[in-house]
Amino acid sequence: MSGDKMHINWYPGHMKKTIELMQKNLKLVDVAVELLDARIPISSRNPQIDQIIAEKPRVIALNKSDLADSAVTLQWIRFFKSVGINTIPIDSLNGSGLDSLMNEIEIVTKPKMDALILRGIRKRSIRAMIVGIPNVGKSSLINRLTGKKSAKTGDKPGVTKGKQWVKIRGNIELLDMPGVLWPKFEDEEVALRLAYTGSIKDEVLDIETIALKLIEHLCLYFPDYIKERYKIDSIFETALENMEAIARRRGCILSGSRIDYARVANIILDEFRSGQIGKITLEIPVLSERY
Ligand SMILES: Nc1nc2c(ncn2[C@@H]2O[C@H](COP(=O)(O)OP(=O)(O)OP(=O)(O)O)[C@@H](O)[C@H]2O)c(=O)[nH]1
Ligand SMILES: [Mg+2]
Repeated sequence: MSGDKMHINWYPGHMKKTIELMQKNLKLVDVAVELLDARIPISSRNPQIDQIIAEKPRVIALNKSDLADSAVTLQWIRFFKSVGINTIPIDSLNGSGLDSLMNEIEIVTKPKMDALILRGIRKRSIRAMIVGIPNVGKSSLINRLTGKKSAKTGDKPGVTKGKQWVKIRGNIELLDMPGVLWPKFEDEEVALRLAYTGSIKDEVLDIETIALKLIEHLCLYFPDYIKERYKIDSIFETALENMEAIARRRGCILSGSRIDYARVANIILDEFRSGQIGKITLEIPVLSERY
């Protein structure tokens, strides 16, 4: 296993096409719903998307809030409010927050819809474009809102391939989009967090190194969660020692008492992604120039 600097990159052709598709469809929509991962609200923000939708009314939905630390999610909501963006925490699997999200969509589009009526244009549905990085839960949100499997979902990034309009309750239509990343991660930490949470295809990653970095981070900032989950008495000094301790606990041992790094790496990532290590938010708000 190596601890060398990684160069993570995943920007296949369909993502570039999706960006173009977004630009083309932008004039058809009244509002952009930017889906962020509540565990990484900074790293899950795609700067290209941010630029494209800059001129549109926008609502941020912090999805997967069931997997995040709820106290930190509240800080994020206050933070985004302070920079003028209304933000709703949601859980697209069990549906919490979705009524508030729909209300917010109606509120931010009201001036435009009222203006259309004043100009004598017959009342039409509000059109919302759902945008975000791969695997953040865009299609799951749409399915939960329509109450059926209108859009294909999956626990890996890159499931949605083309755009899709779906009509939901009353007067709102949603446009599902494939997830997009951007061509180059300027910050390795951003790439790592996207990898931890499952937005970068595992096939392009060195899973063992990613899991090792995650363990390093969690042992530093959330040692009690690791001790509790893996029944480890105390945290060792190096990430590798901690990973090996977890491997022994979980029986990830090959013949000759060798550690099965690949297996323990997958266990750690799976358990983090599904919230079994804890409700962990990896980023807290700080005033940054990007907002
Ligand atoms: N715990 C939790 N899991 C969620 C939530 N929303 C979506 N998921 C899961 O996240 C995974 C990805 O969901 P999708 O809806 O396919 O994500 P997407 O953004 O459409 O992904 P692409 O089409 O690949 O860009 C699936 O395994 C969903 O079950 C949520 O709010 N909470
Ligand atoms: Mg999708």
